[in-house]
Amino acid sequence: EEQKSLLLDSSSRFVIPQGVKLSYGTAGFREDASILSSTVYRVGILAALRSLKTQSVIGVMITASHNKVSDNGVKIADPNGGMLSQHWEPFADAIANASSPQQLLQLINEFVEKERIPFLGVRPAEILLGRDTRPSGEALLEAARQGVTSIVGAVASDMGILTTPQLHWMVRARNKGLKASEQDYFEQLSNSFKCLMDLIPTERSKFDGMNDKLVVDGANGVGGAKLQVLHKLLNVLDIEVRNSSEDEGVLNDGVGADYVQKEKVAPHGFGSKDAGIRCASLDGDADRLVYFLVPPESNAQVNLVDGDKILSLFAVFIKEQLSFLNEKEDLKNSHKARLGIVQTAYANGASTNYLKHLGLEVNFTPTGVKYLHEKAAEFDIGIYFEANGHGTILFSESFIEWLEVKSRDLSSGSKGSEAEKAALRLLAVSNLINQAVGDALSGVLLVEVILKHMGWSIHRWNELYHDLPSRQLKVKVADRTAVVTANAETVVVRPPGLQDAINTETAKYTQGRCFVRPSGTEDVVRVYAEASTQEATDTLANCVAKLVV
Ligand code: 16G
Ligand code: ZN
Repeated sequence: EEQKSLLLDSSSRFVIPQGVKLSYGTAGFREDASILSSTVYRVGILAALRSLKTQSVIGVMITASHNKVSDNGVKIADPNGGMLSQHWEPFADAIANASSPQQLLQLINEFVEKERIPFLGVRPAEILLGRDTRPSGEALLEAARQGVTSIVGAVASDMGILTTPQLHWMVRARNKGLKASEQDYFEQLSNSFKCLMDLIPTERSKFDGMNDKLVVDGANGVGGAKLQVLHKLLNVLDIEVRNSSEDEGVLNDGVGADYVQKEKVAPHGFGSKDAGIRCASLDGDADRLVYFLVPPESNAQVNLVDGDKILSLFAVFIKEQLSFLNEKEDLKNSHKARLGIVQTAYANGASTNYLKHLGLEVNFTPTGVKYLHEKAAEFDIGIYFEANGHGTILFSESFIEWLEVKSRDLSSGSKGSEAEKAALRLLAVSNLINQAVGDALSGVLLVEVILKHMGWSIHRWNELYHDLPSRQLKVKVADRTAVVTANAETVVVRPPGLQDAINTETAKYTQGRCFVRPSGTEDVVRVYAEASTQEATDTLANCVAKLVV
């Protein structure tokens, strides 16, 4: 009864806007911020129920990532720091669209019954709330708080302005009983970074004559300021951060990783004066990272070093460490680690070829972090990246334990051996790179230390392989759900005949590859094409776009 009146009372303060149908997509709920408060309030309720069900801490992040500043959104972090279990997404859709407090209450009652969510005699719900720098964030965070506290006993902690990966990291750390404050996050990253620096082979510790400075575009979002904090703790890297707050420009407007990757142009504040310098760009909530080189001629395209190339750099480094470990096969407790790579159909074909050529196992999943993450978690070490710069490296618990034992064994024997260093490096990587979700801050640090380890400039790194020309188009259609795909979005199964037509078109081009898929975040169908020349690629993409309408 108390619960019922609490819910009816609070929900009557959050009236649902007329005529909007919301759906918990790959990025949670995302809309114009002005219509989101009832949605965020309801997600607060869902988070509290999820916390009761799992008897764990749950996170709620208020962000619209790389989207424009007037948008906002809300996403749940599950107990392990990952995305909300897909099994709960239909409930999220249902309550977000409930038309009245009574209907909301009924949906909640039914769901609590069906999921057997415990209320009595259990640990009360506990939720961590975070938001990015959007001006609408403060009010929406308050809406989330009211949603959480409309469940009897539930506690909401406001963690303040954070990057999305920081909030996911905190949720994961809390549930593992580890230190979980923002300061702990910064310390873990900087300590493991320093550890990797100390393990750089002395003969390689010099860069090959290139400018050692890194310039980072912070998208005028939350990532720039957080990177400055890390930078102060590290005091070994030469990092300049531009576009680090609203004072310098509008969030995601002509800046940020999404802009640089899609448009292949330099963000605001970067120009020919930066030619040849190593540059990187974060997105608005700092869960994506791309590197780039500015061309000497103004208005030329940037040389993009995208998520595929970051993945390739990580793969080369990890593979090297595993080969050091496997050299001493006589050691007891020997273990051949399974290294798996996960990409989507957007991965440049040249990257996939390169990775296969290294002898690595490459897997494909549909677009969206939850799919890549799930696949990567099947391996001892799973590296996943989307071309857009979202990705991380996952280490299985059993492999971490094995590494800990191994590094102890090795240190008692041949002190300072390559195998011991390799084990220590892998352990440091597992602490540096965010295990919950892709994280641009930990990504920057890992890229920087691997480049130093290899003695590589960004140019050398960029030469690992040459991207095939590619083109992305969006097509406005009456109903994007009419397009249904299979095989990690590489094949269209509906409407009938479309895939045959795409095949016929693609077959006309050397190294031609093309796929179409409905967007999960916009009301469009996307077309991706690759071929041996840019001209051919553009023609292929345009022809296929005409088949879609
Ligand atoms: C979301 C996804 C991102 C994906 C993008 C594709 C998460 C956290 N984010 O931003 O991984 O690349 O959607 O958008 O899963 P699209 O479906 O509109 O092409
Ligand atoms: Zn993002």
